[in-house]
Amino acid sequence: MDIHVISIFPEMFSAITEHGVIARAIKQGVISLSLHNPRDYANDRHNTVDGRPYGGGPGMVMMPDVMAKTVEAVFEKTQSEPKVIYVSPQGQRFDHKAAAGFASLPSNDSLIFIAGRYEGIDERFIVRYVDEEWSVGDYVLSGGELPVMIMVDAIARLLPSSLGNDESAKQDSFAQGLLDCPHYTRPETFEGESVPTVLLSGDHKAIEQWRLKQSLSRTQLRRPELLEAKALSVQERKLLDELEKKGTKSG
Ligand code: 4F9
Repeated sequence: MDIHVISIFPEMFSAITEHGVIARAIKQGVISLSLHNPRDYANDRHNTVDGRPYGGGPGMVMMPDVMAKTVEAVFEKTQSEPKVIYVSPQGQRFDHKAAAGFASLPSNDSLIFIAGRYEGIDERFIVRYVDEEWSVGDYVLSGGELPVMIMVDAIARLLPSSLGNDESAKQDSFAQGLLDCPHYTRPETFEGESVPTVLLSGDHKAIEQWRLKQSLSRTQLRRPELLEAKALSVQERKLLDELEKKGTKSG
């Protein structure tokens, strides 16, 4: 997957291009990430990318012509018709399902992510160029860079063979519509607290059952709306009934 990002702060993306799973996916060629700075497409010698809002009010608005020149330059560099994605609080809510949808696109597809700054981008640019508008949560940030990195990270780790361990993405929170179970490592006793004995039993079936029950119980306690939305298997229904009968939601 070829990912293009349009941002006036391309250096911020070293957070994902130089560290961890995404850096490895780039090195292995699972994804490519190219950065494009609207300042390079400005019309004046000050490299102006923003202007004062018509109608008055605080803040600045990114100029449609400069943004259009930037996207058009990216179009020239891409073969297949790329999807243009703008991140803003006005977009649809990004979640695991959305990430999985992007990750299942054909591997030669290109995506262009646009990170705005200030009060956002002139609406005429959005109407003409943007295919999809996505939000990562109901809050306003100082720019779209972090939301773009969140989306790219969530998508890239779902691409085949980018985690190194394709199993681990399947076991993540939300992959099955449930929160993740608790995890433990050495030492076996920490501050007087032992690791749950089932995890030391070597009984893989019992461990799997315990983990599923933990996931169900945490989801019921912390995010009940996720359970309402999920189609439960016979086993999941049975484990939830057991939890309800015990009257304890702690597992
Ligand atoms: C984008 C916030 C997506 C949440 C972009 C300021 C944003 C955002 N999700 N806030 N610019």
